[in-house]
Amino acid sequence: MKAHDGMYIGGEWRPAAGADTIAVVNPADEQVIAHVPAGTAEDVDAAVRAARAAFPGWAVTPPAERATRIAALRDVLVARQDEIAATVTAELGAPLQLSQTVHAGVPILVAGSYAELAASYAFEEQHGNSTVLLEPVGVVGAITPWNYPLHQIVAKVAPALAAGCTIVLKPAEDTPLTAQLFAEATEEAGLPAGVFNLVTGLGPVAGQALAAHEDVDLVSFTGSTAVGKQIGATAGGAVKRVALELGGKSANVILPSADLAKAVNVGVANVMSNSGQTCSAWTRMLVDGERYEEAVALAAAAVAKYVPGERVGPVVNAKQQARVRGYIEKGVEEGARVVAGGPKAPLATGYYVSPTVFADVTPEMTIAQEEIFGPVISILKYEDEDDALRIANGTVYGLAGAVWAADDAEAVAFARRMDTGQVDINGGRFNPLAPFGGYKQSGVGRELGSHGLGEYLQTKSLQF
Ligand code: TXE
Repeated sequence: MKAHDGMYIGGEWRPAAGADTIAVVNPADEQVIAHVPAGTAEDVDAAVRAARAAFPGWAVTPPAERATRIAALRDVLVARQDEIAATVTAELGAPLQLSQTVHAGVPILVAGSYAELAASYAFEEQHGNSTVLLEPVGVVGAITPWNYPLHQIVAKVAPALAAGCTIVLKPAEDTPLTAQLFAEATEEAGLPAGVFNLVTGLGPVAGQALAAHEDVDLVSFTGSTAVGKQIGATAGGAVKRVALELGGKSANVILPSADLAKAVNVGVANVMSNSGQTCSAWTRMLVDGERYEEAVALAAAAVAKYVPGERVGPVVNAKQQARVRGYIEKGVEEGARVVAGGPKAPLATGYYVSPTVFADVTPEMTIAQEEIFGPVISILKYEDEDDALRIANGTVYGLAGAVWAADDAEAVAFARRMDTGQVDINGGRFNPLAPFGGYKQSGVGRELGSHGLGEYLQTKSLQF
């Protein structure tokens, strides 16, 4: 696959400071498809300088003009949608249809929403005798994961651009080709040189250098809780703004009045999508005692339709495959009942994991507490609503969730008591304007919509 051998800095592809490269592997067949440069602190520094130099001009560019550039960026993504999908499929292994609809489709929606928000957002407020100016924070260091290669980038870059910030992106080492394609798109969309910069590289090297850079004003990170805590500590120590979007262990709460078959089928689809590599996935299904066995049978039947290599892709790399397998083995060890799948890899080649359903899972089990990030569902039994709530809220995470009931009002009443940042009511539908982010250890700050834009602004008040 085509790859750039340099970094995109100051509006041009420049040679990397060092000679090291990273091999990009297709997880579906384990073949090396490209190499990209492994950035160093020197590359990061050059990119931050370019972003700093571009900041004053972009910050005072009228919001309507920033909106025009974001709309142009959206249009380039639309024009190159097939290429984006093919790239995501090549480096993430996702089935092509998922890449078209979700991996390429969702960022187009998000970019479109920020083109509109940039034009309509109130960057000035009046509070009594004070005028409050909402000004861009400055240079943003964005560190993104591989699970939604383009969405994770656009969810940071689009609001940062709308706010008037300039950006240095360090994408995940597993999926740098989508990031390179995005850099080309920013150029095609006519963004001024230096407004968006890309440094590919390893997390502990390039990522760490970006998070620690003294001229970065805000670090926006999406990834593991372990690295997020480290970045939060570094940024906090430097009195730097930070946004963290971390893991999840979301509950799919099926209340006794709900349509059980629908709730189970949608719940299974939610976890199987993207091979379970979704931070907001509803990995814990909560069902009342009376309908528990029925739900288990429905889930097992639903999962059988997710054939590895067809409807469900591999996980991203060998390390993740081993990690997910380790969790499945742990589930068996701790006494959960496997009703579908299991630890054995379903295919000889590619980093595939068998879609797995566990029954008889109790809240304290490892598989009910830790983020697995694979196609694995745990079904837990609850006694009554208070018990369901205790279980739903009983992890360190609080990113998303779902509630199903006969009517929306009953589901909403339950959702109000959940310690989580986003809840789908009777299924829900993706809304690019809805803020997304975590309670508890799922993170700090919000992405998407006007709340996401607000993360990239700081306030100045003028008293009259
Ligand atoms: O994440 P990392 P990994 C969770 C999920 C998964 C686990 C491990 O549970 O199984 O994390 O995945 C960069 N300083 N999520 O190891 O390492 C790295 O280069 C600065 C949830 O892939 O956190 C990449 O760009 N940056 C999640 C990004 O951090 C560093 C999505 C994420 O990689 C760094 C992905 C460092 N010291 C994984 N070390 C979600 N919330 O959606 C790494 N990075």
